[in-house]
Amino acid sequence: MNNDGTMDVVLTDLQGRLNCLMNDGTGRMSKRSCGDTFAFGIELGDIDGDGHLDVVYGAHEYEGSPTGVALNDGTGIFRKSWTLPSINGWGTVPEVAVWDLNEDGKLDIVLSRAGVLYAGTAIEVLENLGEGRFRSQFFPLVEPPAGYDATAEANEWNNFVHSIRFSDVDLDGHTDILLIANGRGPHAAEIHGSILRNSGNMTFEHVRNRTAGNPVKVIEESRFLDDPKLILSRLEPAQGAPTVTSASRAFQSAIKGLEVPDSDMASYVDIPDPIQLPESGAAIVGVKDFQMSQGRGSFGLLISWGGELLPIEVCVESYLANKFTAYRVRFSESGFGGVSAFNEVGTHSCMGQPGYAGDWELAPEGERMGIRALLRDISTHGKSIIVGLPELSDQEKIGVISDIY
Ligand SMILES: [Ca+2]
Ligand SMILES: [Ca+2]
Ligand SMILES: [Ca+2]
Ligand SMILES: [Ca+2]
Repeated sequence: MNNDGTMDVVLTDLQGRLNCLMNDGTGRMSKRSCGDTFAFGIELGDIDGDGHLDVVYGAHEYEGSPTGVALNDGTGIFRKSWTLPSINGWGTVPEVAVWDLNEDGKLDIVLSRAGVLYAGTAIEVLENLGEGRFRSQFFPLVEPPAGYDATAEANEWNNFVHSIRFSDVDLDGHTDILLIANGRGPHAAEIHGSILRNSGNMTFEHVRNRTAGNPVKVIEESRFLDDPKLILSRLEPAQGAPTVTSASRAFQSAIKGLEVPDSDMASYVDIPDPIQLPESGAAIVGVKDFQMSQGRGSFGLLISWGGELLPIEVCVESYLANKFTAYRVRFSESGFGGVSAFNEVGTHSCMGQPGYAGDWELAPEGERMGIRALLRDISTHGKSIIVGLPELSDQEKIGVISDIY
């Protein structure tokens, strides 16, 4: 960033600042604030051609965070900025990339754009004309119907481009733009593995994957996994009886004196070698109603914990694009062991149903009652728990866990 021959790092803090990690030449990095820019996606490139790397940045234009270029003053500080024009209705800019697409020596900019709550997918190509001027070409790739009003990021029109790569894939001498998105969902085929084919002179044509003119072959993610048997053996859960931990003691005293209604234990499939959960000290001894598909679903577990046998219900929502899987437990109504005193713990929703909570969103009393330790165990060992269930074949287990981040 300061042209002293050692590689530095630029980070966005998502709060209006750029932070630079400056390398002293031995690999020791010192952190300093190096600009006032709100950004989600950033990329480095010398956009003004003065020999110093600048930062191209994008965020949510409709929330007052313009897309632009922060200019390096030569010392690794970004004082000045060029704001790039916004595009009405396409103000989400989750990914930015730079490449000299017409080989005129000036780096051009490619933006991934989406609508509010990621409804709709588009690409903008900005040709660098020099001196802060750009010529825009806009390519809407998936457009929601007119009047569509998204209520959540999880909507059928969300297939945003999360990575942009450059390569001359058709070997005609012009660098093409490769688009990488979530490979699932109703519009994945239009976006994932598609290209903006460069015909020279900054003319581009969108070519879907698996169509003539697009030689990109998408290889299923599962092909990159190890031997399935190895995956399962690596995820094998700990087995054994419940143990006494500080969380199990806390839970035992919390449940003391509460009425634990009888449950229909016979409806659970027995787990002959119970799955041990290390932090809470609980052991999973039964399972029922296992239903998982495309990274979402629920199942019932029978756990032995704090001297009680309790039925609980686990709800799973996996967000591959966000690299996060939410494991929540149900506390409402017949939820957590059927004990009504726990109902109010379930302050969040899962798959549209209220009365759930995960460890990261649990109210403080959950800590006191030891429940957070159990939820943390389920979050941390979610895949191992699934691998330890007797109901599923190896093939089914591999299918389910490969859908979960
Ligand atoms: Ca440096
Ligand atoms: Ca520069
Ligand atoms: Ca150029
Ligand atoms: Ca090409």
